Amino acid sequence: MTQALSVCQFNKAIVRAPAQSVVNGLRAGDGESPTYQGILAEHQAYVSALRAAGVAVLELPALEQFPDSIFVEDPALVFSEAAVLLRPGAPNRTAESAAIEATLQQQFERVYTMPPGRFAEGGDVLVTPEKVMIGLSNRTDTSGAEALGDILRKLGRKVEIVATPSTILHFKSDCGLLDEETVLTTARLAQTGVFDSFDQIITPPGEEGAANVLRINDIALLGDQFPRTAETLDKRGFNVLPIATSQIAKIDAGLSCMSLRWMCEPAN
Ligand code: CIR
Repeated sequence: MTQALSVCQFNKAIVRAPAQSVVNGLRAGDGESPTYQGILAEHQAYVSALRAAGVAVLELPALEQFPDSIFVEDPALVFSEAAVLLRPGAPNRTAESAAIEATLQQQFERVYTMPPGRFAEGGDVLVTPEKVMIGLSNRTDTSGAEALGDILRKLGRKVEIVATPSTILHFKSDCGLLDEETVLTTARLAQTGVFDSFDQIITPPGEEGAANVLRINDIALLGDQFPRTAETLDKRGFNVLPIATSQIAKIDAGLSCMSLRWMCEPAN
């Protein structure tokens, strides 16, 4: 793939080290807990992969009081020109916004904040070349999506608020951009029609978790338990890097949620 990849090109990222409390991270089911060592190993491999892909990674310290704070994508949204401090809709995650605010202020000239009482999580936001898609979910309500939309329009972005199937935690649990026009997504999300204007690659049955692919520069990071999806992407010419995600999957997480990524322009 040699075309321009502005929405997949990044040179900076923020991550947060997992806390020991990550074993108590939120999950929808009643499956077994991950281990701290297991999550730590997956996180370290992820950070190494970002660095190998050419990204300068700022690693924030672990926060024991917030088990899910490793998932920095949810309390913020970042662009080259500005950041938005979001407000997670999960009650025990809401204060993660305050915990990351100072970092955003250091890294970005402009930081927008959501009005009080509005909730939106970054896992529900897909930035595409044409528009920013905001998925409604249990974490991002209509008033939160609209408030975020108002901020994004101030940044000159088009916004589309879309439905998310109720079985999905976040919109991006079931999709990820592979390049400017290609999206990897699941059958259940594709059938809502949200990606009709994209070139869609649908994950095979049983590999829905693969959809949270993370394209970083020339590399497509993909969970390592999805061999059929990896083969498909490989055949399509994508440079797939399998990454272990079985531990974070136990607390309903995937690859995009462990970082905030942007292209830092020289003037920043
Ligand atoms: C949660 O339920 O909030 C965490 N256990 C997982 C968050 C994953 N975030 C994401 O996909 N953006």
